[in-house]
Amino acid sequence: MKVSSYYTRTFVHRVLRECGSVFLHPSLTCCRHALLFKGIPVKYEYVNLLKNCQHESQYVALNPSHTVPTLIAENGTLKLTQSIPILEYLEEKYPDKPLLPKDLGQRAIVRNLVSILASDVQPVSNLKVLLKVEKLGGSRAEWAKETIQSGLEGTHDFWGC
Ligand SMILES: N[C@@H](CCC(=O)N[C@@H](CS)C(=O)NCC(=O)O)C(=O)O
Repeated sequence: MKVSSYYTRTFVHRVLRECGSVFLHPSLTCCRHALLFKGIPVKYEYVNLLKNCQHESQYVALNPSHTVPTLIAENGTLKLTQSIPILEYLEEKYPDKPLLPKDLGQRAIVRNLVSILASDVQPVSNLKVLLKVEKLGGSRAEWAKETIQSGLEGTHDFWGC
């Protein structure tokens, strides 16, 4: 199994195990944590977004969305390029240490949190959006602070449920 993810200074470790590889970014903690939590053998490979490696032709041939993560599994016959489908695949393929709680309501809450982060927060605070904001004369830091803060406010009611 192989996953492409984003690399930065704060997450500079490479894990090589028997089964494949993963390319990671520290903000892509969801896939990395799921793999580590479940103890899934995987090879991590890092795509340095800050050096535009996501736009290199070799990587774009693998992931035409120019994003991480990319998971290669099932002996190279399965490719996934979206975090949630990757998490769902890992959950179903490796059910022994489940990511989701047993209780139906709790499961729905976890999915609600995931949806807030994946749909409301991440897309508007992504690197390519920050670069565009800067290009249009805005402050990258202010944009990131505002969008992440307001997005996270939407999660307040659900923590600790
Ligand atoms: N919808 C995708 C989003 C993937 C995504 O945007 N990943 C970011 C890193 S967290 C990325 O690769 N950004 C590249 C860029 O902004 O140029 C998912 O949920 O996996």
